[in-house]
Amino acid sequence: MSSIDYSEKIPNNVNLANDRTLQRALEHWQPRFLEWWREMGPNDFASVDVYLRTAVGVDAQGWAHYGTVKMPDYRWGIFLADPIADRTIGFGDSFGQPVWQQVPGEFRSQFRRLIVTQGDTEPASVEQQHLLGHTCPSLYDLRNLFQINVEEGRHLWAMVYILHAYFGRDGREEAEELLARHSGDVDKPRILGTFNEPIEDWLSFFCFCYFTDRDGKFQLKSLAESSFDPLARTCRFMLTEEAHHMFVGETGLGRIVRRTLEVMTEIGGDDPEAIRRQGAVDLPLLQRYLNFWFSSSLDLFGSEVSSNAASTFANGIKGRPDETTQYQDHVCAEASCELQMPDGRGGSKKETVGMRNAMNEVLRDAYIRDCEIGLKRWNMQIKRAGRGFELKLPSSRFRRSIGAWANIQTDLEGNIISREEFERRLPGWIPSASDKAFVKSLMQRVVEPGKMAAWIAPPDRGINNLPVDYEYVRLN
Ligand code: BYC
Repeated sequence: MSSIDYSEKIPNNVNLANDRTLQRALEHWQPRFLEWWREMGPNDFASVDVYLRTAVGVDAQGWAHYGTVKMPDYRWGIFLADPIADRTIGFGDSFGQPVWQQVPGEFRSQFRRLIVTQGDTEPASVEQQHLLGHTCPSLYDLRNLFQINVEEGRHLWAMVYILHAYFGRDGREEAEELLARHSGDVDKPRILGTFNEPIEDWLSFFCFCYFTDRDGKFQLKSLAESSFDPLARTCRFMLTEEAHHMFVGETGLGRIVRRTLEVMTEIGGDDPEAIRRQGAVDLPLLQRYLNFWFSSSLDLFGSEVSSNAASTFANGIKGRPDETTQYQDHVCAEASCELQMPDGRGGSKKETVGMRNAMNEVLRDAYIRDCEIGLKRWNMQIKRAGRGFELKLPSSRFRRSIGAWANIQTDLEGNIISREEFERRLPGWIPSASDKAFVKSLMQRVVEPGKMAAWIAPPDRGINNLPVDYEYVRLN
């Protein structure tokens, strides 16, 4: 295992000291990153001590280091998973050949586009969450938010390293642009839709971690299969950080369900208004938040039929998650699949599509199955409490803005309906203005160690075997 050198100005395990030009270029970008962090990150908390996890090595044990850090002093750096000896290309037209240590010239722009898109999401999420610290439901949650924020900053470093090290001047320019676009900015927004949606409350934050970070998992797993080995290695290490973000989403939503069920028992019923009067989140309200974030995150997989996806697969640029273990045919030159597509006359029809063109849909299907796992768990909690409510994922056709189903109005089950009916019923399907106002009213900060806001149950355990009432963030 390679360890990380923290004596360097930029901690790294890529021997940065041996490449003076690259080191200088990255040292030039570093103050810009810190300036962006100060302006767009959780900067109102710059002086507080946070109990954070920092990677000291790139294998599983490398995560053992926990300590109290002020966020601006967090050691962002460049960490690649160790190389796999004699690794060969796992999919596409060059299947079986040795992986590449440099970007082949003919694939440069395709690689750059994907790396920039990936890199763009990381600072975007920090920007989206920039003010959440002020309304934390507990110190435990506040610490998790900050852990996620610093790690998203680290993921930005991961992509910036690849851009600087392998894309020359273009790469350096793209790295600057990653700090110039901003979430929700009218003139220079972030590239992908979901990353321009505001996250102004913790219910949205937990939904984002559950649904949108899970897109991150699937996209990173696909890029971890890439024939361009440095990209594959950096994504492999990023995945170890990503797991915690999804954990925060899943347990956060699970704790909200638990608290709501407790309140239902206390009041002896499930009347949403009565639940809200107790300061908790009624389950239909939670369902509307799930509908919003799930449908938005589905768009992140791109179009059902995509020549971009076909070509990145054929060229060995972006594979499928767990390509080696999950699939038999790694070339997919002849394979096809059937997709249910809109027929342009208000109905849908089956279309046979070349498998390579359907890669976005293959990923989206696997993602949907993964999303179901948390819902099953929460529904089990609800059932055990003797309640009849069931949380559901809406159809993948619902409220889409990208792909074949974009701007086709459907209900939650995916039945095509008229625009008038859709507009009339939409406020009952996604959070309405009054839902948002109510959720906002719940967002009162709780910072006494061990105490939780009234709308969320405590976690089962604390961080790194510490008790839940540990002072994870020292605010003074
Ligand atoms: N919004 O052929 P198409 C994460 C664009 S999350 C706006 O349909 P393609 C994280 C697309 O860019 C993971 N635009 O799709 C999570 C293209 O534009 P250009 C992020 C969209 O190219 C939480 C055009 O539509 N990583 O890490 O096959 C916190 C036609 O594209 C959207 C990646 O996404 C959208 N939703 O696939 C922090 C991996 N969807 O280029 C971090 C890198 C599509 O023609 N990206 N478009 O101007 C990719 O693999 C692909 O670009 C996509 C799209 C899967 C996004």
